[in-house]
Amino acid sequence: MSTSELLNELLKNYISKTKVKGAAIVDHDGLIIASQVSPDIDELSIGAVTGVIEKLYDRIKSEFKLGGRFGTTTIEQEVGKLIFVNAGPKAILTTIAPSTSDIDIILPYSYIVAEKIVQILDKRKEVDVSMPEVTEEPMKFSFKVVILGDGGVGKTSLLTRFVEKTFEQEYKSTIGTNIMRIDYKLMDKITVAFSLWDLAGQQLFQKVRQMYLAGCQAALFVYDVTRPDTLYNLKNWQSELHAIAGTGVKSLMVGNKIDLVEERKVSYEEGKKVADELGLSYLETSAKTGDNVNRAFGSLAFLLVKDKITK
Ligand SMILES: Nc1nc2c(ncn2[C@@H]2O[C@H](COP(=O)(O)OP(=O)(O)OP(=O)(O)O)[C@@H](O)[C@H]2O)c(=O)[nH]1
Ligand SMILES: [Mg+2]
Repeated sequence: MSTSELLNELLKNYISKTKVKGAAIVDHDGLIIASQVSPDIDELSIGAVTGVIEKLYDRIKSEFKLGGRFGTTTIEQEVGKLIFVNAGPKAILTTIAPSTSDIDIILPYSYIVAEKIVQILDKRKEVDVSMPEVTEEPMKFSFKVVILGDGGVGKTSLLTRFVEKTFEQEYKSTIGTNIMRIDYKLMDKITVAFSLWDLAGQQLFQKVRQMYLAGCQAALFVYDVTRPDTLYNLKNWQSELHAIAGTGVKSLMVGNKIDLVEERKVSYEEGKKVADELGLSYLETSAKTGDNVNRAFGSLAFLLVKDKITK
């Protein structure tokens, strides 16, 4: 099959698996390399997909100029929810999902497709364009995850929001180690059992902390968007993690407290730049409103099981 046939076949499989309306692969000039629409949805034509993407040309181009990393972005539009996922240096995967759909269920598949797009465009041999079958037997994985970042950035608050769905305004600094467990459902039948280790951010507890970093499979790096020093300190947190747990730990970086719009001192671009330097994916959250909190842990879950469910 030619590159274009492979890409179109991949999109068809993606659409039928996720029941989205349509999907397109766009290059850095905003040009469509491949696009497909769901045969079940007659309101959407390839022309309409092109129209939607044309409106976003400028944005796509400027994102590529910023280093070719679109990251993951979602936009609500009349046609539905648009999901953009970066697919390597050459392409962006655009998905048009029904307005009612749950993006967190679609995203893991989008990441699988994005990875396959990179492989196809790189002309690597024998790329399998089918979607992984994960529905046949339930799978359960368990992982130790550590939450790292300076004191007061919102580590405990993010965990409490994710696990207990609550938020507390009053600051009670974590003194020792707080461990929370939760079973998180990823895609249809995958359960990720998280054991989340919330460690004290204060320097005072450094010795204790080191003991707990050993043996973790993933890390969530958190900083506070109202305090730039907490962003620049993440480098030290990463070095500490690498020294104790090795460099193979799957990691994600989070800028927290985005609800504090007035007090905000670190822009999205600045946060993203540091994340790029540290080689981490980047998301912004609010433990207070719950914005992106599930998505952050969902992305981490996906990073952890990706190798096990994709070929
Ligand atoms: N407005 C706002 N406040 C937040 C948010 N997340 C946390 N906070 C507040 O920030 C303070 C610190 O939050 P914690 O979750 O205790 O911070 P921590 O990182 O666990 O701090 P240590 O345990 O000392 O390392 C608390 O007063 C929280 O209510 C957020 O997203 N928005
Ligand atoms: Mg805490």
